[in-house]
Amino acid sequence: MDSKRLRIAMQKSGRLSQDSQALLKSCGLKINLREDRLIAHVENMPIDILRVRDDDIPGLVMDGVVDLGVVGENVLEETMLERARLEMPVDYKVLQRLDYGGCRLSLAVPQEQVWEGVASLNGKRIATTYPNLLTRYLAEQGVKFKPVLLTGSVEVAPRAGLADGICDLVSSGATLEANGLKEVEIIYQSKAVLIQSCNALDANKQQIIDTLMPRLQGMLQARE
Ligand code: PRT
Ligand code: ZN
Repeated sequence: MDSKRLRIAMQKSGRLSQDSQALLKSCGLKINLREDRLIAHVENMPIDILRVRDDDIPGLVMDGVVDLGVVGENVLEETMLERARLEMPVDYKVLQRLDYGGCRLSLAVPQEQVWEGVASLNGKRIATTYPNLLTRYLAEQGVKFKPVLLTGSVEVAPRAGLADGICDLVSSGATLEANGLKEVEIIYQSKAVLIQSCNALDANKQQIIDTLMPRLQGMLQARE
């Protein structure tokens, strides 16, 4: 990779990819996207787009491997807590909160269960992909739980007898309903954000960012 080119990490394929690509295009970037390529070159500016799994984006920014990244706050915050636990670098700057990727991280339990507040989760098994966010939230309420770590199919865990409840992302609520679960507590509200590494940037890269940011903010304001 050419170190003079600004590096932006984006989700390769998933819920944030289309909107993130569209946003960069609307800022005037001509992106030469080939589905099989890890790196996409921007034709009209010295920018490379690194296309990776969303889970890798916060680390790439915090380690200074890329200059900018677009990721959900849920993944950013979870990674930050995990890295802090492992005593790894956790620095980054939020350049802009974006207007897509909105969702909430919520606790859900079987529909038939009478909900008597988070205290009723004491000692219970909770399936989640976000153990650090969940631990932080429940510790604040003095609740101890047994984490069941799953990176997919979290919503089937209670029915499969793997957990008493779940903590997962929700947008419409249809997935919870289809699995006989009800949302009982929102623990984190999330949107996509544009973040920057805390590494010192050379003047050329800084200039690209200074050109892009007003365009980006203009775009976001126009569609408010
Ligand atoms: O392959 P990669 O690791 O990059 O992708 P991924 O599968 O981990 O993530 P992806 O593409 O599913 O989501 C990327 C980001 O989109 C998330 O980290 C959130 O910031 C954001 N986002 C917004 C969501 C949702 N809405 C969402 N509804 N991510 C996931 N969901 C899932 C949720 O996990 C559940 O399975 O959708 C289901 C619930 O949706 P409803 O509408 O039925 O409530
Ligand atoms: Zn992911």
